[in-house]
Amino acid sequence: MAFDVQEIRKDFPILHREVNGHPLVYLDNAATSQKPQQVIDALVHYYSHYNANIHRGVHTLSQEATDAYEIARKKIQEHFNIEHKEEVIFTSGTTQGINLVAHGFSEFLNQGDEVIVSALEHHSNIVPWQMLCERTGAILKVIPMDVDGTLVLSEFEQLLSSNTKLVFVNHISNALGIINPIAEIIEKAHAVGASVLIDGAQSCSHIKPDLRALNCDFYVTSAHKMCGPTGVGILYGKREWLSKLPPYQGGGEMIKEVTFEKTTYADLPHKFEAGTPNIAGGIGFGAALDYLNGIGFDAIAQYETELLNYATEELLKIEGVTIYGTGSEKTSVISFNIEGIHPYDIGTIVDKLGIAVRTGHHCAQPIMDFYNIPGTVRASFAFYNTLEEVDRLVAAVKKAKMMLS
Ligand code: C6P
Repeated sequence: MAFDVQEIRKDFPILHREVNGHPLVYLDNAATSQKPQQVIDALVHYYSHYNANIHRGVHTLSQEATDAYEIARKKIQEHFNIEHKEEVIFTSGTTQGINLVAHGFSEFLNQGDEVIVSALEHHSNIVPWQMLCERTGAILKVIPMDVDGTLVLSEFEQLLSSNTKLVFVNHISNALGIINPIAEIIEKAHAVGASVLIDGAQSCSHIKPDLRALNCDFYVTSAHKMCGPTGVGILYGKREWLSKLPPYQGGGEMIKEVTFEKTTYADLPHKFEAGTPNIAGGIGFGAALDYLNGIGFDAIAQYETELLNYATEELLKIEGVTIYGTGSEKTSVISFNIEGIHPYDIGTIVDKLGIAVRTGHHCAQPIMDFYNIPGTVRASFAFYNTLEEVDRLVAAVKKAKMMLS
């Protein structure tokens, strides 16, 4: 099927509303994506037809809900090419997945062990590891970044040693859109016996990661970035690791047997899924994958690259614009500033013209510190955006510049 953006836009009801008297131009997709009717329908259908708790009822509704939830898990397994279904742990999102692993590693790290993070990380992939280091006495080291927003891999090699136990890197930087060479990073980390967690929060809407080929130990992502609902995501972990890690939370669902003397834990994946999960969210996540695969990730990537190149070219024509993150491996995110103008002021003016962008540090303060700036304006494009919307952004930025200079 040929890629037809106007047909695709019909699937997204929110794209047809107005904001401040102008048709909405939604360019904050890295914060959260919009939802197609197919995903909204899956949520409504669940609540209107078979809402019930799962894995615990003999009644028909509970069985239907359990089946739908487990079918979603299977879809996720297939989508990411994961070897075993029980390696897919439902979480509330990327942040929870990282915290689950960081919590579990308290048992495996000792004073003086080293863990490596990158300079390009979101706070979610920094703070839980700092907390882990405080608990265990492990040392946090940082792969530095270059001025074009890429990681300095030669420095990474210098940091690696037999003391390195864990490496955490995002697949794509949320603040700059730079795609990190994760296959190389994983291989190098494994060569010294370290395990690797990849934060895939920003990648899965643009790329279809093949986790078996990547061979990472953990991969985390959030459904809401990829046309799915909020409050649900996955942690992929290799079965050997998930079997060794202790449970994250205690409660219903995650046990085999409970007595006051001793509790034994359920098998994977339930050991990490305490309490009633986000059932509708899991089902909606499956519907989102069906939707995205229906369009196809090659078509999505090709079209988004067209948007990125056009927007980059047009924004750079405005005098005083600096784009941060100019490395060649990049997805459809543009972080920029205009000389002498605060990003917040640009964001406020373009919003008055119906355009949604994110401004600030994007939960990646170390990157802003590196560039010595308070923040940026971030326009992040999805496959349902258009070249005309890029023109609207550029015109609005020009207007903001005129008003604020
Ligand atoms: N970034 C952004 O505007 P949660 O909130 O758990 O779904 O995802 C956290 C997270 C972790 N890693 C990366 C690389 C991310 O981009 C995010 C979320 C959003 O950039 C909201 S702060």
